[in-house]
Amino acid sequence: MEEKVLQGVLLKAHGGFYFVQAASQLYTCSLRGRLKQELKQEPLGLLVGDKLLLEVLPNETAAGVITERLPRRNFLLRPKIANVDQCLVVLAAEHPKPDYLLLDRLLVCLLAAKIQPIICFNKLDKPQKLEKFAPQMAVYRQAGFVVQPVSALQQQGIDELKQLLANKITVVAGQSGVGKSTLLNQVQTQKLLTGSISQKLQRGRHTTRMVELLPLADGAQGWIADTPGFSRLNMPELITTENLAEFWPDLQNFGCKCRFDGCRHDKEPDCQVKAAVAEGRLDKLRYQRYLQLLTSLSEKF
Ligand SMILES: Nc1nc2c(ncn2[C@@H]2O[C@H](COP(=O)(O)OP(=O)(O)OP(=O)(O)O)[C@@H](O)[C@H]2O)c(=O)[nH]1
Ligand SMILES: [Mg+2]
Ligand SMILES: [Zn+2]
Repeated sequence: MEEKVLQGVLLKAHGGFYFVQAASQLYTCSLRGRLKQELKQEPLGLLVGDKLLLEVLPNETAAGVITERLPRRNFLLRPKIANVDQCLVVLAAEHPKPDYLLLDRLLVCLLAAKIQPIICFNKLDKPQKLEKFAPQMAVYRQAGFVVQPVSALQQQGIDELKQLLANKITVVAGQSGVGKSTLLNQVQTQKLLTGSISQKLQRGRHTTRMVELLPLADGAQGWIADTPGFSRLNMPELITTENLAEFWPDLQNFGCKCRFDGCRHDKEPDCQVKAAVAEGRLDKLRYQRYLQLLTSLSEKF
C-alpha cells in the first residue's frame, strides 16, 4: 500500500514525540531513523516552526513518521523558532509605560533579521488613550511600520489584529506586563496564563519554558508563539555604527542625500537627516534614540 505523505509544521516537541500540523490536523509523530541520525550532527536539531514531510501511519488516524525537514527560511535562538515571518511587538499605554528605546532597538534587530515587525499598542481602553498615543503611532506609521492599536480588555482592534496574523508564523515580543498573553488568548484557542500568576509560576521554574506554536482561532491558517517578557535585548553582531541607519527606514529616506557617503548622521556637515530633524520633517525623539544606539554600538569596541 502506498504511504500517504503530507507536508506539515512542527508545533511542539515533548517527551520524544513531535506534534505536527498538516492539512489542518494535528499528528503525533516520531522520527525516521535516518533523519534522526542526520539531526544528531546538528547542534539545534528540529525546531518548532520547521516545515516537514511526514508519512501518515496506516490504520492510525493521527500518527505519523517524520521523514524529511524542508529548508529553513530563517531561525531565532531566543525563543528557538524556525521560519518566523513576523514579530508582534507589544507596548502598553501604561503599566508598564512604553519604552521607545527598547522598541527601536527591537525594530533594528528584526529588520536586520528580515522579520517583519508589527507594532501593537495595547491597553488603549478609552478614546482619550487612543488620542494620547496617536502622535507616537503616526511617527512609526510614517516610518513605514504597520501599527495596530488594540485594547485586549475592551476587545478592540482584535479583528484587525487577526487579519495581520493570518497565514503567518508570528512570535510575540514586549516587556513583562504589556498584555502579550492576554492578547494571545483572543486570537488563538489555547488558554495561556496571564498577570501575576504567570509571573510567579515562571519565576519558580528551573527549566526554560517550552516554545510552542499555537494555531490561530476560527480555523484561520497561521501560528503564533507567546514568549515571557524581556527588558533587554542585545544587538546582533551584524549591526554596526556603519550600517545602523540602514535598519532605520525613516532616516534612510533622507540619508541618501547626505554630502558624505557613509554619513552616520551624527556630527557630519551637510547631513540631510539632521536638516530634516531641524525642520520637523523627522521625529526628533526617534532621531535622538538613533544617536543613543549609535553611541552604544561605538562603545562596544
Ligand atoms: N487595562 C488593561 N489591562 C490589560 C489589557 N491587556 C492586559 N491587561 C492586564 O495586564 C496585565 C498583564 O497581562 P499579561 O497578558 O499577563 O502580560 P504579558 O505581557 O503576557 O506579561 P509576561 O507574561 O510577564 O511577559 C494583566 O493584569 C492583564 O489583565 C488591556 O487591554 N487593558
Ligand atoms: Mg505572558
Ligand atoms: Zn547624514
